[in-house]
Amino acid sequence: MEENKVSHYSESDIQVLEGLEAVRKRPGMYIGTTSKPGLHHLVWEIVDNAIDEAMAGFGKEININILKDNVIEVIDHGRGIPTGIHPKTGMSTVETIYTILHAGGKFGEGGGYKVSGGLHGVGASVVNALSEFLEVWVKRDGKLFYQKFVNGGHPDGHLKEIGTVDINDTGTTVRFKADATIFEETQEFDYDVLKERTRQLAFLNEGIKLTLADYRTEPNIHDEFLYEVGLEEYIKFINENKTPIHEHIIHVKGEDKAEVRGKEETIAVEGVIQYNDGYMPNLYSFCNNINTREGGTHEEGFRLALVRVINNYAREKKILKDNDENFQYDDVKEGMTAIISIKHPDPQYEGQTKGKLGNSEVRRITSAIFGEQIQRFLMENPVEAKIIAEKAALANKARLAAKRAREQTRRKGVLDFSTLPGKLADCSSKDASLCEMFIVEGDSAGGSAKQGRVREYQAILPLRGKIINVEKANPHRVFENAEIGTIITAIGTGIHEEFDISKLRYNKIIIMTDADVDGSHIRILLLTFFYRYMQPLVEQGHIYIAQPPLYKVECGKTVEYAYNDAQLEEIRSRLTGKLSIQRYKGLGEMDYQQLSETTMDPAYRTLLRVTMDDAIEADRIFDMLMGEKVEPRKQYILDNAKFVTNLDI
Ligand code: 28G
Repeated sequence: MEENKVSHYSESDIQVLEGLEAVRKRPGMYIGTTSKPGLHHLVWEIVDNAIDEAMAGFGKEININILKDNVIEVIDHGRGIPTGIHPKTGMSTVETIYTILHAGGKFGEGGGYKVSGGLHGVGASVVNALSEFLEVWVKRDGKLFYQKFVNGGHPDGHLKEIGTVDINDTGTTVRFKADATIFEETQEFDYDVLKERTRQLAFLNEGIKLTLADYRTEPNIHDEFLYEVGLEEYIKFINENKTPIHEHIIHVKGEDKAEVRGKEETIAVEGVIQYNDGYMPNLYSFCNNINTREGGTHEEGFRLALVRVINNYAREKKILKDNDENFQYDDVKEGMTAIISIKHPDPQYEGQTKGKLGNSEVRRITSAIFGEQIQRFLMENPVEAKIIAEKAALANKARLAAKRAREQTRRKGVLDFSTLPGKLADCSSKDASLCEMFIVEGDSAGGSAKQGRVREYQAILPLRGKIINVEKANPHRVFENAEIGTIITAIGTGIHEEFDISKLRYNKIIIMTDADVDGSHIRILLLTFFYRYMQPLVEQGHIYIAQPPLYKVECGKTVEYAYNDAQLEEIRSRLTGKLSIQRYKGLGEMDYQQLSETTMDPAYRTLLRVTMDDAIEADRIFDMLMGEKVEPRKQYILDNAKFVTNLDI
């Protein structure tokens, strides 16, 4: 008997090591990348298990700590991972969870489904496989248990009892150190990245307190998040820099059963909606706490319900007359912020980045729950109902008017996006992958840029007039703005639904503005436009910001440029002799050679690549920068580097 057990154990032990070895061989298959996002993903894999336990009703608080040397510690106050022998593996449950790939799914525990899950939902064993060491403490039945794994998941002894605790003191603690041989690029955790996601998890899992602390530096940093009405507080947070047009938030919450892979399962649906005085729609959806950036069936169901219910209301109240056509979703989405969060036991993700929910049963369920409850909200809140329906009616009128205008101009053949704008100094190469376009503030800098460029692959588009603020302007007016029309034509891709990346005429689109307040305003207006109308360009990293130098330092015959104050100091301390320092106030102060050498020539320049790691945070930042409220803008400008990162080399 004893021998049998031992041999069975060692057999599965071999399998186990093979499993974790596979993770180490191809970490990208399990966590996407081994760069910064992959590193942070490890934390969420562990935290997800703690959230599952808390959402099951055990433990109301989870602590995430960054310890010295970038060791991560996660503490929950749930029941503690069971400490007995797992019947299918012959090992303890702790060891099973931490050494067997997909332990959760494979050993189908039955009862109570796992609803959270990392982007890849790969489980704790993957974290173990990619860690230098991982330690687990379990408090359960008045005892303290401990197990350590080393060098990519090898047990350093089995689970053992190491002490006693109060019988009511239960929970799980995990500590791990990411393996530097796997995460070569960086092993440094970014507090702000962990903070954003921790807050988001608190919004999405109401009633659970999540704390985050950083013990790497003195003084320690500490944040905690607890939301009792999660989604309502989330939408208020998102709308912080917008002006809502009604007070009561539409809050929908329900669940329904559906057959999923032959089994009857419960699907939980929740959502909040609030309209603001702007035009841009902001719809965010989640499945099992994962942001489904590409949408999917839950969003489809929501849209169907919203437009159906508002149409019914508008008919009944004669806001829509007998001869009027129904509103379309485009009409009811103007100025809408909405968050949808569903929990599904077996989500299927599709799309380019696996960010689209595919389960077809979800469409019917979300449409039914949203339909019924939004309708009830409109009945019970006549003031809000009228405001919302009238906003849709306005959007509908503007859309129909713009459509008529478009048809007329098309007939006259005016608004033709196919002829390149006259002021564009295009490049000669037709190979878009090599080409870049500088969007330059002002005619004089535009002139220098034209002289200083390499005509073969660098195009120059000087901006003269004002760029419209697309965040605040009526969308149907945006195209009357000459500068916007010029940019769209020059880039070639079209916008919104018609956006086609294969028509992109330049691999790099480089915004080159003065290093002053006006310059940064123009830059933000342009970024806002790209973000709202050509989002894939931003997502795929085609948008750049040129970095002109701030200072020119001359010392005899040597000329050097400083791009920030630190560089200036460095040059000052290095060069001996009489220095002459010129501070550039605008691009116009440089002649074409200087502009080329310092800002345009790939051999010398530095470009900032605009990234969009977190779309929701990006939305908030744009609202803040473009909105009417001044205070938050000031605060943001103090730590501006957030949205624009990633040096281009
Ligand atoms: C601190 C960082 C990460 C966890 C639990 C609690 C249980 C559990 C975890 O069970 C396997 C599945 C269902 C029995 C469940 C405890 C039932 C009763 C648990 C965590 C076996 C896993 N008592 N807490 N897993 N179950 N916290 N925190 O990982 O049937 S994982």
